[in-house]
Amino acid sequence: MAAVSIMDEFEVHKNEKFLEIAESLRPKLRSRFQPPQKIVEIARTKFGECKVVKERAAAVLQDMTFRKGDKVCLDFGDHMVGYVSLELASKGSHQDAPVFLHLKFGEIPQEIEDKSEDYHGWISRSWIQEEYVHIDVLPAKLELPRRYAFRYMEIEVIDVSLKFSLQIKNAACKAVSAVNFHDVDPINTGDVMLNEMDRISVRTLQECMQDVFEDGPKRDQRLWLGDLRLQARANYVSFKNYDLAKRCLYLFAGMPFNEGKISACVFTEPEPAPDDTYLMDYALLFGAALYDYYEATKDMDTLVDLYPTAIRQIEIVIDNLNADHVVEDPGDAFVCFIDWGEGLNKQCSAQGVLIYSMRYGMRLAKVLGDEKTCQWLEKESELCKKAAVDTFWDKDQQLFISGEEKQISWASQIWMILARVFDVDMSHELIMRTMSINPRIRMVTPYMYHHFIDALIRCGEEERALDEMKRYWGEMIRDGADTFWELYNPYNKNESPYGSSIVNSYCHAWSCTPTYLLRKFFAEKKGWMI
Ligand code: RAM
Repeated sequence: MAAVSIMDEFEVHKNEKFLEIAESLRPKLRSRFQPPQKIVEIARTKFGECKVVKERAAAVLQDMTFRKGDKVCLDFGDHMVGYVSLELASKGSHQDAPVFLHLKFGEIPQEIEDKSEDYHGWISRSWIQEEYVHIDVLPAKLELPRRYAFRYMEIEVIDVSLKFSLQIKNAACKAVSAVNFHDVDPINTGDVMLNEMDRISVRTLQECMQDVFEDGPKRDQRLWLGDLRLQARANYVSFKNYDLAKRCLYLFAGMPFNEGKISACVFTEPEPAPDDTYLMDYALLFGAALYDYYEATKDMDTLVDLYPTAIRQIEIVIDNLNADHVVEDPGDAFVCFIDWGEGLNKQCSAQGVLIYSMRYGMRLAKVLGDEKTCQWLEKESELCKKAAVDTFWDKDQQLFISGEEKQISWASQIWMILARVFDVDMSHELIMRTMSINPRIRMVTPYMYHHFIDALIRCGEEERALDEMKRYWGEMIRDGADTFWELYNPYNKNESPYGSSIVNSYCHAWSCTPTYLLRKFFAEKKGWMI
C-alpha cells in the first residue's frame, strides 16, 4: 500500500489490487430509446402542489411552431436516466438569428414550476437540471452531452427572430442502466398497492444502477456506503447483479484513509477517489453489506479480501468510545448520518449501529473461523449493550434518550431495537410505545423508515409493518411517485435538508427497499407468486 497524498486525516492509501478488481467489474451499460409520450401542461394548484393539468398526444409536436416566449413540456411517460436529443428545424424566412433555448428537466412536475433563481440552499445550484443553449444553424440535431434524470422536459424558446419560427420534429431519450427492468419478475401479492410498491422499488433501483450503485441519478450521482447497503439488499432479491455489488465493496475497501477508516462516499470519475467525508455509521455498516453479499453469493475470496476492512471499522469506533463505553455525542458535526431529521441527536442511534454492526462482525468472523475476533466482539458487544442501557434508557419514561438534552427520537428507539439491546418482548413494548407517543423528532428519509420497518418485523409485528409500508411508500405513490424519493416526510411534504426541495432527488435508491422487505420477509410465508 502506498500513501498518495499529504499527511492529514483524509490521506488516502490506495490498494491497487482492490481497485483493479473493482475496475474489472465495471458494468457495460444497456440502453434503449424512448420518445416522449405526451405533451403536458403543469400548473400549481391553490393548495401549492404542482400537477399535470392538461395533456395531448406527443404526435402533435411535429406540427407545432414556436416563437419567442413559447414553451412546451414533454412527458416521457416514466422516469428516465439518459441522454436527450432533439431534431430541430425552422419555418418561415431563412434563419437570420440563433435560436436561444432554455431547457429544464424534472423528475416530478414541481421541478418544472419551481424557479431556479429562488434557490438559496447550501448545496450547489448546479444540481438543478437546466441548460441554456444557442443553435446557430437549422436544421440541426441537438444532442445534449449531459445525462439527466427526469420524466418531464420543458423547452422554452427564449428567442428566435421575427422572421422564422422553430419546429421540434423529434425528441428522444437514450435511457441507460446497468440492468434491464424486465429481467425481474413482478410479484403478485394479491394487493394492488403492494404490487405497485414492489414495481416502483425495482424501477427506482434500476435507475440508480449505473456505473456503480448511485444514490440518486439526479443528485449526487455517486456511491454512498449507507445507500449501497440497502440497494444491494434489494438487488439480491431482484436483479441479482452480484458483480456491481462486489465492485462497489472493493471501491470502498480500496481507498481507506489513515487508520484504515473508509470514506462514506466515493467518486469514480475521472478516476476512483474517496470523498473526504467519514460517517461513523456508514463505515460500521460496511461489514453488514459484506455479510449480505457473502450470504447472497458465497463468494469466499471476496470475504477473505474485505473482512479486515469490515473489522477495522468496528475497532476504530470501539477505540474511540468514551469512559462510559458509549459513542461520543457527535453533536452537529457531520460524522454520523442516521437520518436527515432536523435537530436529531445521533448519540444513542450511533451506539445502536455499533452494536448492530458488531453482530454482523461476529457473523463474518464465524464464517471465517476467526474465533479470537468473534470472542472479542462478543465481549465488546455485551459491554456496549450494558453501557447503552445504563446511559440512554430512561426508566421513568420507558424510552431511550439521547445526548445532553436527553432527546427522545424515533431513531434512538429503532436503532436500540435493531441492536437487540432488549429481548423481543421488551423491544415489542418499546416499538408500540414509540408509535403511540409519536416522538416529535420523527423519521424523514426512506432510509430511516426502512429501519423502522425492520424493527417492526424484528418485534413480530409483520402485519403492522405492511400497514406502515402502505402508509409511507403508499402515500408517496398517491402523491405521484414514479420512483421513490430521497426524502419524504408525510407531515411536511416540502421538507428538504438542503434549503429547498428543488434539489431533492426523486429517484433515490435508499428508498427502494420495499421490494427487499416484501420478497425477503413476506413472499414465502404468504405464498405470493413471483
Ligand atoms: C445525501 C446523499 C446520500 C446520503 C448522504 C448522507 O446527500 O444523497 O443519499 O447517503 O446524503
